[in-house]
Amino acid sequence: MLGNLSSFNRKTICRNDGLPGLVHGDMVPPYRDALRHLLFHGHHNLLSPESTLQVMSDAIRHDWSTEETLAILQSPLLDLVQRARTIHSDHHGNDSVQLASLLSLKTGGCSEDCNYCPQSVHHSTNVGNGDLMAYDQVLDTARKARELGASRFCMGAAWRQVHDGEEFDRVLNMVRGVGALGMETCVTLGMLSQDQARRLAEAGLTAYNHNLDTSPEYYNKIISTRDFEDRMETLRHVREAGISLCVGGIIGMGESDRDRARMLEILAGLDPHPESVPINALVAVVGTPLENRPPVDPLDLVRMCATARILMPESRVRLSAGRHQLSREAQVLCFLAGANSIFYGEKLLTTANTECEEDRRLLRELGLSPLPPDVDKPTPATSAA
Ligand code: SAM
Ligand code: DTB
Ligand code: SF4
Repeated sequence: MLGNLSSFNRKTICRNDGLPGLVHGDMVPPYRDALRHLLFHGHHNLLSPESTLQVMSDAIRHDWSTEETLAILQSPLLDLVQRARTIHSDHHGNDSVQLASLLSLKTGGCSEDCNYCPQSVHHSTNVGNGDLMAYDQVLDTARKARELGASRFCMGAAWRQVHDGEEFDRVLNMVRGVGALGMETCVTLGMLSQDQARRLAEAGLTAYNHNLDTSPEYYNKIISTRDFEDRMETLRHVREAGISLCVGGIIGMGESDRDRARMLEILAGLDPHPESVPINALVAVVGTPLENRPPVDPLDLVRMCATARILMPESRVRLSAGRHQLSREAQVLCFLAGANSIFYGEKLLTTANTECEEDRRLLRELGLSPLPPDVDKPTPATSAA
């Protein structure tokens, strides 16, 4: 276990609960480096392996309570952002943002009744029922996204669940093909069995996106065709297969602050924390039951990013749907609060996103650079569908 020191180091130096007398703000980099050295190197090691591990396991928490989370979410905004910023700097440095491009592989015609979603057959939106895209078209789109600077390629299908057969085989090939381009791969295909998760892992999938969307208490106000536990079950299958989790939710659907806190509390209860946490603001699409929801207050998004950062220090917090409606200044606040990933490309699944050039300009201005892909896993050979 002690072999994997690099990730332990970061955790150890970031939360100081196990180290009496130190508080977060005290941990300026030279002290952090000295502490890291003292903890982990040869004769300077002050702690026994057992106590070192104790510090390490205390470092990241999975037991945040609703009240604690709510108190953080509702704390004075400047304090909240400052706390999140400190944790962010400790764990990630300050200068990189992941650019994840998104493609809808199969649009519309979904049998679920998610109130927010323009792709549900239960709502009358102008989204039609498309076929699953061809392999070559997907690969071309991924190549273009890579040329524009994206390091992750996320592919979505408006499916309730995955069905075994030619279409799933085609998606598996897309995962192999995009992986072979040197990009991180993510898919969101609805519910998955254990075996389907295993096959995605074999294809080299980096992450599976499956959002909680809201709190368990508010869930049946938003979706009636599945329940919260169905979501959790798929997350377990994904994790058991060794695939990273991309799991987050949506604000602006009429939920309370407590619902928001509950969702974050449950995300932070996952052990390990999700690799990515997308924070979406509702895009209120005409024809969906939520079409008349008022726009999300951008500062509420800032609060969500900051609280996610505090609860899940190592996760990538992705400022997701709804970014298109944010001012540059509001986006800057979200980055300051710990967001370090965005959907990059002029379209999300069916709705508009910010222009790539505009995003690049903003990142340049902020001194943020695009994060390179993290593709350590060996990529299986690609084959056309
Ligand atoms: N069908 C799969 C599923 O539900 O997991 C994958 C696709 S689904 C469109 C992916 C996620 O997009 C949803 O879980 C939800 O969080 C987000 N989403 C969908 N419509 C949205 C909207 N109008 N505004 C914000 N987020 C939305
Ligand atoms: C996520 O959390 N947000 C993305 C992605 N995961 C798949 C989807 C946002 C969809 C917004 C509405 C649309 O474009 O249809
Ligand atoms: Fe279907 Fe996913 Fe949209 Fe729900 S969110 S209607 S499951 S595509």
